[in-house]
Amino acid sequence: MKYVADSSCDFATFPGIDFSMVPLTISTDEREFIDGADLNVDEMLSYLENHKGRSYTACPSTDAWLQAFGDAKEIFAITITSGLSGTYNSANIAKDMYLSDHPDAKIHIIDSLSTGPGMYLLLEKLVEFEKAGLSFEEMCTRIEEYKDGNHLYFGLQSINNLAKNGRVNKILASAIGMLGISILGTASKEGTIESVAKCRGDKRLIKDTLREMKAVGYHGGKVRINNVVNPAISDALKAAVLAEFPKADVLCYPSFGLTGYYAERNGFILGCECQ
Ligand code: X90
Repeated sequence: MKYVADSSCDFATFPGIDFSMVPLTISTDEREFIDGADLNVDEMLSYLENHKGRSYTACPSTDAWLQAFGDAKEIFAITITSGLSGTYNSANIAKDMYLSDHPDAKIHIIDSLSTGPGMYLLLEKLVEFEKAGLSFEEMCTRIEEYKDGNHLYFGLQSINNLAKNGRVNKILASAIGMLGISILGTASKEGTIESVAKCRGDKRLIKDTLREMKAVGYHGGKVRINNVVNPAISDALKAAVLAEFPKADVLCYPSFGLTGYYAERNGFILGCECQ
């Protein structure tokens, strides 16, 4: 089995499986950053914070997907939400091209309707399904069910890059930007950004995140948390989860460039199982 995900998943390798990551890019008119494990996110953010001109991102090309598919017989690919990116679409174009050259191959492209840690949970579950001996078709059905039971939350100190690139509405964007105010958001059922609360200070943000998780049914399942060059925020979230659910499996790790660019410095994205 071949597994592929775009770089918004925040990892480039995955233990024990044949995995490839397909990068998105972050650009200004002068520089291009190719997302991945080798990208220095802190340096990129500093450059962008001092950059006067526009910045933007681009989804992977169909060619990049095709390269990642290699010549595998069975492929699962996971993409960032189609509600915010053309990545899912480019993966599907690649799928059709691949199938016309490899008519016996099986490919399932999963629209995560999420990103980062939400994609991490999906890959872990697929690997679990494969180890349990599920067929390709069973994996396709079961992963969609699993996806429905997960939730994504994010805490952002700035949504400038989201607003500049038209991924949140301008009214929401102007509502924050005040010092010390973070926005707590969640992924809607359609895979778009939904604002939950405005929070003053990290303590409040962490408390509200946990409250929201519990309100949608979180009761001790797996949690995956990235952070944008701010390990303290994901560590504090982990501690808060463990204080109420001591047996929970919680992992914290740094973001790559795409999620770092949009979640911005000090931000976090948290994915959790709620079933
Ligand atoms: O195709 C492209 O150029 C990539 C566009 C990505 C746009 C948004 C990425 C947002 C990542 C922000 C919080 C998480 C929101 C997830 C909601 C489903 C980080």
